[in-house]
Amino acid sequence: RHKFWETQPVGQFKDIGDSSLTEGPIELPTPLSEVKQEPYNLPDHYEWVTCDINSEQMCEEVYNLLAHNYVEDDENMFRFKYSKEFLRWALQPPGYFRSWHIGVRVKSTKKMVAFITGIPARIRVRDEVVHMAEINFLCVHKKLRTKRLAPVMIKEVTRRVHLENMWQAAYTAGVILPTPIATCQYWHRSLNPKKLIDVGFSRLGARMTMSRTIKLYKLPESTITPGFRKMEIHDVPAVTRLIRTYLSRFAVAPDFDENDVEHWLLPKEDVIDSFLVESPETHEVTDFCSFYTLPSSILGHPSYSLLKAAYSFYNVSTVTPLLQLMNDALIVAKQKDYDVFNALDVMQNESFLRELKFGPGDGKLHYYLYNYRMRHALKPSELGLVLL
Ligand code: NHW
Ligand code: EN5
Repeated sequence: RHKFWETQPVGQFKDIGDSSLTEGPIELPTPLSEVKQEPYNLPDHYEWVTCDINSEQMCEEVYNLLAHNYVEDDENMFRFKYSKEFLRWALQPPGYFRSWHIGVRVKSTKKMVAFITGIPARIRVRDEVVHMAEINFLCVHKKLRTKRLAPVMIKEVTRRVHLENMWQAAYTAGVILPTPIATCQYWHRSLNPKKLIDVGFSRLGARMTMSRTIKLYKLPESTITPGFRKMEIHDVPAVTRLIRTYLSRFAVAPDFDENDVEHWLLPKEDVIDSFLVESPETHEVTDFCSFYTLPSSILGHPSYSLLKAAYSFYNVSTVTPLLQLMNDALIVAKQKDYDVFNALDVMQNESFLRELKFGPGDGKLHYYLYNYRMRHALKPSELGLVLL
C-alpha cells in the first residue's frame, strides 16, 4: 500500500504492538563518506535549486507556489497562505542550513514547481535530546501531482540532512502515513462569527440566530490579567527559564535555549505575537502565551478572499490560570482583527478549549518522527511540540 514509506526507517503499521522493538533510532548513522554525494535524479526537464529565501525574488516564487498549491481543507474551501515574512522566519532559525531549502524548477522556463524544507531543531524524546530536522512546506504543483515526485523530494532532503550528520526528523501532516507518534485534533474559536459563517468556515448552530451567535462569542474590549504585556527582548532569559521548565514535563518537546526563544518567541509583526504576565509586585515573569499568524485564502467566495487566523503556539501558566491567560490571548487576537483562533489539543490545551468556546474542527494533525521508533503512540497532552 505505501510503496515509498515501506522502504523508509519509520515505524511500520505491521510493527504496532510488537514489544520486542525498543524505543529509539531505527537505523544507525553511516559514515558521512558513505552518504550519496550528488543529488537524486529528477525526471527530465526538471532541476534542483537551493533557495535563497532572503532574495526577494526567490521568496516571492516560493510564496506564490505555496499560495496556489499548498494545503487545503478536505472540501477545498480554504488554502494556507503563509506570508513572505513568515516564511523567512520559519526557515531561518539559529543554525539553519540554506542547503535544506530545496526547490524544483522546470529547466526551460525556470518556473518553480515543487518545494520542501528542513530546519535544525533539538527535540527531546523522553530523556534524550536528539538533533533533528523539522521537515515542512512539502509542495508539488497541482499539475504535477501523483507522479511520484514527493518521494524524490523527501529522499533529497534526507540526503542533505544526512550530510550535516543528522539522522532523525520530525514532521506533521493532515494525512495518515506510517506511523503517527500522536494524532491531534484542531479546535477553532470564532472571533468574527458573522464572517466565518458567511464564508462557510462555520455554520449557524441549531436553534441559533446570527445575533445570538455574535453575542455568544463576544469578548471584553481589553485584557483582564494585571501585568499582562507584550514580550520584549530583555524578557528572553526569563521566558527561556519559564518555558524550559514547563516543556520538561512532556514526552516530546523542543529543547529551547535563549537563542531559540529570541528567534521563535520574540514578537514579529503579523508573524508571531507573544505576551507574558509580569507580576506587579515582584516583577517576575510568571506566565506566557503566544500565537502565530497564518491566513488562509478563501477559495471562490464573491466578497471575501482572506481568512485571518491565529494559531496557538507555546503557552505556560504558573500563577495566572491557563484559562484566564488564554482568554486574554483571545482578547488581543480579537483586538488585532483575527477572524478565528485555532489550537491543537496538545500540552494542557484541553483544560481551556471547551470552556473558552472552541469547537472541534474537521481536521486532524498527525505527528511523525523519521528514524526514531516510539513504543506507544502518545496522547496529544503528552506532546510539547508545535510545528508551523
Ligand atoms: S504536511 C503538508 C504536505 N503538503 C501538502 O499537503 C500540500 C498539497 N499537496 C501536495 O503538494 C507538512 C502533494 O499532494 C504532496 C504529495 C507533495 C503532499 N508527507 O508525488 P506523489 C509537510 O510538509 C506520500 C509525506 O505521487 P503527490 C511535511 C504518499 O503517501 N509523504 O504524491 C512533509 C505516497 O507514498 P506511499 C506524503 O500527491 C513531510 C507518495 O507521497 C505526504 O503528487 C515529508 C506519493 O507521492 C506528506 N504530506 O505529492 C516527510 N503526502 O509510500 C519527511 C503524500 O504511500 C520525512 N505522501 O506510496 C523526513 C525526511 C528527513 C529525514 C532526515 C534524517
Ligand atoms: C503542517 N505544518 O483541514 C500542516 N483545517 O479543523 C499541514 N476546518 O480549518 C497539515 N471543510 O472545522 C494541515 N470549521 C492539516 C490541516 C489542513 C487544513 C484543515 C481544518 C482544521 C479547518 C474548518 C473549516 C472547515 C471547512 C470545510 C472547521 C469549523 C469551525 C467551527 C467554529 C465554531 C465551533 C465549532 C467549529
